[in-house]
Amino acid sequence: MKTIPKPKTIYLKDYQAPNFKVETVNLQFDLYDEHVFVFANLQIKRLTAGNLTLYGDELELISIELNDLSLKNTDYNLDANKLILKHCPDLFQLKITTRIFPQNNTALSGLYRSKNLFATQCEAEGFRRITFFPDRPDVLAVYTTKITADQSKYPVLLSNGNLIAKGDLPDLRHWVEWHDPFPKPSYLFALVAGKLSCVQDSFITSSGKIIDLKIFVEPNNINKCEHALLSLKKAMRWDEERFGREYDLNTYMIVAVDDFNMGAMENKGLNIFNSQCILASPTTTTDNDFIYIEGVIAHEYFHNWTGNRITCRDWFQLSLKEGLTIFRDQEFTRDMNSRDLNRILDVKVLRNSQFPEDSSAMAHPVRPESYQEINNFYTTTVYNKGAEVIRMQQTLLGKDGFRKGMDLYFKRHDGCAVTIEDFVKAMEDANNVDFKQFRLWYSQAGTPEVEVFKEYDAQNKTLIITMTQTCPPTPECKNKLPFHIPIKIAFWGSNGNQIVIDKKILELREQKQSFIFSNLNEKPYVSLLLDFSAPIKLKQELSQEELIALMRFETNGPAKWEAARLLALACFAKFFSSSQENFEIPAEQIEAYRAIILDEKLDPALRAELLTPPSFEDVASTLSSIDVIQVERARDFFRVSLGKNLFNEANILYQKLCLQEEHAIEAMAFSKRKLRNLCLWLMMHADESKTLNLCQQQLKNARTMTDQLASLSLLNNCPIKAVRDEAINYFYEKWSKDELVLNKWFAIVASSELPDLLPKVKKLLTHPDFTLNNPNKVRSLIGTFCHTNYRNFHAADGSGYKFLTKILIECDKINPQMTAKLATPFTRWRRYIPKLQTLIKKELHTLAALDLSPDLRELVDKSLA
Ligand code: HT7
Ligand code: ZN
Repeated sequence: MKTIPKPKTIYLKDYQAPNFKVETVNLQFDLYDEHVFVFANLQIKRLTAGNLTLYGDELELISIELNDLSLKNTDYNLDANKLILKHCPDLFQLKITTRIFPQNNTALSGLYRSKNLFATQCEAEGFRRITFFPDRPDVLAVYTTKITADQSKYPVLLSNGNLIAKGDLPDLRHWVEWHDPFPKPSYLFALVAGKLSCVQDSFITSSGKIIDLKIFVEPNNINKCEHALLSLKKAMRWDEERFGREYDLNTYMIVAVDDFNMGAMENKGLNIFNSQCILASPTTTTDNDFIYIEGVIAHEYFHNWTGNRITCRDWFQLSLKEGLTIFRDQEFTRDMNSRDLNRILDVKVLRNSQFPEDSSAMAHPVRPESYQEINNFYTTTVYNKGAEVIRMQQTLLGKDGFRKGMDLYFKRHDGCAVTIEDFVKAMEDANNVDFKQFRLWYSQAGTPEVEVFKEYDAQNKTLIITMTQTCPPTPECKNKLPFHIPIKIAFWGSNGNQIVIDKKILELREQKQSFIFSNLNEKPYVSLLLDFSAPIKLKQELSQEELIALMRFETNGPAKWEAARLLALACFAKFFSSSQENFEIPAEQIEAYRAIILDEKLDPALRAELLTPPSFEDVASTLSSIDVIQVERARDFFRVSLGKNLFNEANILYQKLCLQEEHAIEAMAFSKRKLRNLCLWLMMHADESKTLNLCQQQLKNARTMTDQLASLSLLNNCPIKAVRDEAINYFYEKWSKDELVLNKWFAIVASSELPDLLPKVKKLLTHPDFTLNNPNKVRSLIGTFCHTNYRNFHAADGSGYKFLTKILIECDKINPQMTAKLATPFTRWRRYIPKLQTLIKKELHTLAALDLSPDLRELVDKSLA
């Protein structure tokens, strides 16, 4: 049995440049069903004095030769994860042979099997599970990869770069050789082998170069690649137009695999995708998934410049590539689809995931200063808050200034492994600005809170806006320095017209700062944080009348939505201080919602968002101690009441949108379906008996997956068992052959709001279509139950928590990275009422006493600290 090493903390302050450069890497993989031989031949040059450290994990070392001389085990130190060579010459060749066992690799890191395919995942530290190597992102080398394998089982053999040679071998085997001319870190290495079909297309770059585009999938998925190819071509064009970035190799390849820890991986020239993030068809893919897939394809493509050509010096700089690339894919998605809607969706991710992380035991800065297991730092803070920090730089510099900074960044650092500091410096130098204070966004964790006071002086016609900023303490820092916060503002008059002002962006830099506006003939309605211009919590006293006015007048979608959200949250605040008999949504507020549902001029998707009540997280964030039952009771009341009040309008709109439905796969059709399904949702909650028939008809007649799932999830919550069972079984029978649709089915079952769900979820663990070895399945069933089904997971008897502990213990042996992600709710135990805290803490102590993977150990220990 493998002994689990004691967790060691790695610190940014301890970073040391590598003392050897690896100039070339020649690899040969001999693939067999029961094992794989890896022959590595490295050309190495000394840079500074010291030992050569090669990392290795679960490798069988067969031989090492230095300049063709075999090394004895006294010539090196080998422990569980390092091979240290002393007294190396200045220039030498190192040949290492290892044997690995991909079929046993359930962690899905390194070389592993996904069904009948061989596939790799090397980010962050998977390459060391293939061969001994200085597996760190600042060691860039040119790779040549030869693969040999059985011809009939593995007809397709792929690696990074260009195919340079191939041939046949005895015993019905064959070989190929790939060469990637671009120096790259080992985390971008990739290999795929198996029986795959290929869809091909081409793209002509702005300078006239023809690029071959190839998507490899299992033969039965060959009809599900059209959307991916189209998305890829859109992304390639967009990056040329927006950032002047052209593709560099002759071929761009993507492979879909079923077993994958995350969404996709940007390996140079050979992206590997979770099949869920690439395969699409009009009948099996939801509208949200179409948009999501387009975004992931763009994200991985954009990494070619922000990540691959310019990479990270060390893993503390992860947001250098991830935050920036998320920002780029968000901008792309906004250009391809509804701008306002997609900004709102990005803000929702922040509020529902990043803000809770920022106030949890796992809170960390966008550039963390220490970690035990780097896989635990692929977080919403590094990704999504990182993207917001980039967005704020664009807001402060303007789009043109930001582009100048990006151009300089590409010019200065192409081909290098750099730091976040290098990025910010490029922005500063290109625009001649000082971002000293702005840099705090990278080093201080926590969500800043900005309190706003407004004072209008009618006599002098002036308005003074005073803001004070604070930031709660986080594990790495108790006393924060003030952030540099861009706050976009707009003023509206009582006639609904926008009032022209000089300053459209307030730059809050002090702990307390006032901004004065003059020549205001009336007290304006003040709209703050347009476009959600900074990842902060804004606190201000706004009357119902002001919020309704802003909701009506605002033309900035996210700000209009924000007014609607605050209006709803004000209502929840009243609920929490009264007994349920007195719950009420004020009539004026209902009329404001009615105006939205009737407003034909507004984007339908924006209307749907304005009419969607705040999420659990949103409501919970207003409480210092979360009582799940109390929050859910209030949310239930709100949706029923809203539905009852708008039933007629929702019904008419539903029918009208049904008549307009053409089942198209394009932005406006997505928007209208979203609104139509929101109407159905409102009606079902308001009056189930009147709506049930409609909902059942929609399930049976639906021609899109969006419509099917919208009705299925409602029917699955119907109190009549026969109705639920019929719907769930109907859907299962219809889609039992489609793995990806089945993932959705598992998620729908696990999202039921009805009591007594846990036994059903437990039963599904033994369903023939379920396995703990596939992360998509685990996320669908267990992730949905434990992360999104608050009322069932947080059951007062602690059964949900016990269930999660059991799963964590089992999964940790299979796939530690996936397991650590599943444990997220336990890292947030301090937010809940004491009774729930005690129950979660008990589970954490149970886990803490066990032999855990470094991934789970870090989370458990930090949660209890
Ligand atoms: N850069 C990729 C990150 C990733 C990853 C990290 C750890 C383990 C497995 C992984 N798969 C993909 C994905 C991205 O952000 O583009
Ligand atoms: Zn990425």
